[in-house]
Amino acid sequence: SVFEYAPAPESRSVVDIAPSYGLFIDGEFVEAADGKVFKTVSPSTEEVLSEVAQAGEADVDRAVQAARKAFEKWSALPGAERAKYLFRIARIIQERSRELAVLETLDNGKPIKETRDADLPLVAAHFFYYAGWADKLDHAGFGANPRPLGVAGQVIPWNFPLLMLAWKIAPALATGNTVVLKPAETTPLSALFFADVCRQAGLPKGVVNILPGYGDTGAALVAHPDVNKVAFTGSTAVGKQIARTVAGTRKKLTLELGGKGANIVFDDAPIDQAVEGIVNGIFFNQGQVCCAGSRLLVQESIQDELLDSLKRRLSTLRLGDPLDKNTDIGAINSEEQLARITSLVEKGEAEGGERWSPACELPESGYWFAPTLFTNVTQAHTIARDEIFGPVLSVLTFRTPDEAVAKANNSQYGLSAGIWTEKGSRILAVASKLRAGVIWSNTFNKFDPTSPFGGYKESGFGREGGRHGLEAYLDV
Ligand code: TXE
Repeated sequence: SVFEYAPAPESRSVVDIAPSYGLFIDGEFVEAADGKVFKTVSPSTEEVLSEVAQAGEADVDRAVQAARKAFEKWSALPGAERAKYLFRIARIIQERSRELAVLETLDNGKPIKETRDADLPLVAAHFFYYAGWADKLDHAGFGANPRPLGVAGQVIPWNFPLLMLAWKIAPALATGNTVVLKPAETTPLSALFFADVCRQAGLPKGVVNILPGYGDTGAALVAHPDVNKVAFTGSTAVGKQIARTVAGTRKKLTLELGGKGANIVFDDAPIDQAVEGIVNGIFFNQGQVCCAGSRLLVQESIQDELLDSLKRRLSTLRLGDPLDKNTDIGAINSEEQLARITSLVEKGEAEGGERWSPACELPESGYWFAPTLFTNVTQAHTIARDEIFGPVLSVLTFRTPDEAVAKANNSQYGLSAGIWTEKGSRILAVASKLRAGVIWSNTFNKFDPTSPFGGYKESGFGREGGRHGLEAYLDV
């Protein structure tokens, strides 16, 4: 197991958080050229965790030049040599997973149960998986000798800080590109810890550069003329802005944006299993998941039974200290995100949705939102259309499989969907009609580095993960 080294980490003392961190450029931690810094806080306590250097345009330029210089040697290394570094990074992540899990939980607010059992094992698995590809690129079906693109500028969100970093950095390095990555402003710490992992692995200087900062840092990175490839995960609005910046340049672009996943439950579904899947689908990471099953489509005949069962299960969820290993629901990542969730939920009520939450006491400090369920929702309601990115489930009903498909596809997004039924033939028939990049059946929110992941419609384009994820970083 990934955690053979690490017993359950439930104490913050396992990780040393420095009072301040620099930018990571050309293998060194340095101050920002203009000396700017910002604070990162723990969303569960509002305690300041550390002060972090904030990259400006001059730092972006320096980091891109360092990555450009490193590219010459890195891209010329035999794939097997690059693989050694990736395997080493994967092993170090395993060895330091206890520290990383606690750090991620502190900076993000998600339960330690999740960082320990989902984020960290998936991060390590991603590096192992792409390490395995590094010496096989000539045999990946892209023709002989596919070439790396150059410098990859990568901008990631705060919901899975380290996992999104892994999704971006592992395939870029395996294919011989070098990287400048900007973590989200509310969760810079695990990316900076990762910079230290790179040093520990002996990764050549300049191959990975980490630039904490806000949206303007990301915008400068995306616009830098010496960046060859842009990879972004975040909001659809910013994704569109980035697409406009990149249009008319020769940069390659992949976008992984929002979603409004439909979890479709047919009347023959195993109810208890479906309830677990629905809960995991929308309350995993407090619903701050792009592929969350935020719309429940339940067949009308089992609506009452399913909702009774779901409400009973929700009443057992434990909300509170994310470092407590029994916690199911942690804190919302930021005050801004909490305000966004709150305003959409108020809109849901104003438009006639019926709101329900289990009895649940919220801690006094920090950013919290109780698990919430909305019934009496129609497709016209804002909460059935807009991404809430919080622990809020909108329940709709259907009568026939065709109606389920029509409702599931009635969305500007197309990232994920779930199908719950005992009938194998129905799974295939329904799945083939759904316009979603990932479809789970009788399970939800399962991730695997071997599977390509990405969206239709306003959920973005390009795929990350699997063999397809290599293509985004190669000239084939
Ligand atoms: O996203 P932003 P926010 C959705 C979700 C959420 C909403 C807003 O619905 O409620 O977006 O979240 C950087 N050029 N998702 O405001 O702003 C920013 O610094 C370049 C879905 O946090 O898109 C951060 O690093 N970069 C999602 C990253 O973009 C810019 C994950 C994401 O922030 C930039 C997150 C700019 N002009 C939010 N402006 C998913 N797909 O999983 C900001 N950034």
